[in-house]
This record gives sequence, structure tokens and C-alpha cells, in this order.
Amino acid sequence: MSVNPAKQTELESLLAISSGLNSEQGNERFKAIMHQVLSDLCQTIKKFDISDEEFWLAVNYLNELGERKEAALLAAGLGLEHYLDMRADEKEAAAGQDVGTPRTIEGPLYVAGAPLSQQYARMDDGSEPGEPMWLHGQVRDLEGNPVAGAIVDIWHANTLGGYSFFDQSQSEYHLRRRVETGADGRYAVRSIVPCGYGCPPDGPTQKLLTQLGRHGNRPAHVHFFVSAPGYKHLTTQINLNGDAYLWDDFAFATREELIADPVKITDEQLSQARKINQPHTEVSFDFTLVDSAETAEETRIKRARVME
Ligand code: MBD
Ligand code: FE
Repeated sequence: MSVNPAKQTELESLLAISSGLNSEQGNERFKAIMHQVLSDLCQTIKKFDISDEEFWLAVNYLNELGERKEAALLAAGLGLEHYLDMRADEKEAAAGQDVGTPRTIEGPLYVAGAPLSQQYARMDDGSEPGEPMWLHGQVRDLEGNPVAGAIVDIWHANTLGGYSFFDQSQSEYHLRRRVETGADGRYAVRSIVPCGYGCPPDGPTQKLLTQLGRHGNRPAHVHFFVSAPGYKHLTTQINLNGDAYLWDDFAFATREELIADPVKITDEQLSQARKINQPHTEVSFDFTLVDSAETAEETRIKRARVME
């Protein structure tokens, strides 16, 4: 791209050169995006008459964010990850495509490679005295037929809102399992009822949210990747009804169709059949997958993930 310096202000010339517009090398799309971002930033600096002190505070904040590995957490908290979902929903609606179970954000706490088993798994290691949870359901297609061989990849927090791997006090892959559905499309796991998540109170994400007058809490929830050959990959979560943060999620992931009602089970025979042998909480959730002829749609989007 060529730049005519005669027709530009000093700022325009600076931004054109700093984003490589006068270079033959580099990536054109990236240059155009950087040029927009830098222009917007300079406009903001001017509009708010940002002081040097404020500017360097912001630069140092980025370093803190990186040091604490919280950039993806902040992206969720600022609603940007949810905005990606809004755009994906919009595109599907505009194309008149079928939708099954709605998507919602993955969040920053997935770990790939959880143990895989058939139809059933126990997710907790028995080390916590939490309320036992029987979480189960069926994976179906748009016609309501069971989807066999679907992989239901499940992860959730413990009773303190912590996720294994990120919370080093938990055992490896604690509360993380993959279950493959059988001919009936069903999955079932025994686990413990999760508690809601809160951002690290001493971290940069919470620091920013506090400046916005916001909290950094999420309602109790369970994450899912659901995938099967011939179907569009689904990234979603369920939120447990009754949580105070159900409609006040700092990450904007709650959707009407994704709320699950926890049911208290006191029936002894049922508890024994599930080998829980005590009163527990049942959570039922079925998934509807949309068929796809494009194999690229069968897999989750590419993003940096632990163990992947
Ligand atoms: C979580 O558990 C989560 O799901 C998201 C989106 C952000 C922070 C913690
Ligand atoms: Fe989560």
C-alpha cells in the first residue's frame, strides 16, 4: 500500500507508517486491523486527554494481565467472548440455519485430554464432602433421534469455585471427564454440585472490574463440549437454577434455554441404583446437535488451550 505524505496530517502519517501500510511485507489484513485499532486508541487518548501517567498505568496493566495469565479471563468479563457468540448466532439466523441447543462461551478454564469412558464416569475423586450430583441426559439430532458415539466433554468447578489444573490443590483432571454416548445417545456422570466462580480477588481482572463498579462472579455452572461425526460442534454450559448470580453473570454466559433445575433425590432405591447410596442432587440436561456436511464444523474453534 502506498502512502501520499502530502495529503496526510502528522498523526495520519505516523499511524500509516507504524502499522506498516507503506511496507510491501507483512500481512495486509493484520495491517488494516492494526491501523484501525491504533487510530481508535489515539482518538481515545485525545478525547479523554489521557495523561502520561494514565497511559503507562495501562501499559503496565497489560504486563500484569500477561504475568497472571488473565487475558482470556478479562475477555470473558468484558463481554467480548459473549459478543463472539452473538455474532455466530446472528450469522446462523441470517443464513436461516437450524439451531439446536444454544451455544455459550467456553471460558478460559478448559483442559484438554480428560479421561474418556463409555456412557458413564465418576468425575470427583471423593476428596471433598460436597453434595453428590447425578448429571445426565441425552444427545439427540434435530428430529429427536439419539446420537450414538457423541463425545460429551464436561468440566466444572469444585465446592470452592476452583477448577483443577488452575487450582493446584485438586487432583489431575478432577471434575473433568469425557463420556461417549451409547446407542441410546445417553450420558451420565456422578460428581459433586459445583459452586459459582469468582475472579481471583488480587488479580488484574478483578482490579479492572472494581474500577467499573462490577463484581467478578459467575453462577454455579457446568461446561460442555458436545461433538459427533456429522454434526456441528457445540460449546455450551448449563447454569444451575436458584443461584443468586444466575442473571448476574460477570461473563454473560447465561441463556434461558441453558438453565437446569437441580432436583433433590431422596429415593433410596434410586440412590442405590446410581451407587451414590445417599440423598443427592439430580441435574438433567439434553442436547440437540445440528447436522453438518462440513467436517470443519465438527471440531471446536482453534484457540490456545491447556494440554492441546
Ligand atoms: C469460569 O469458570 C468461566 O466459566 C468463565 C467463562 C470465566 C471465568 C471462570
Ligand atoms: Fe466455568
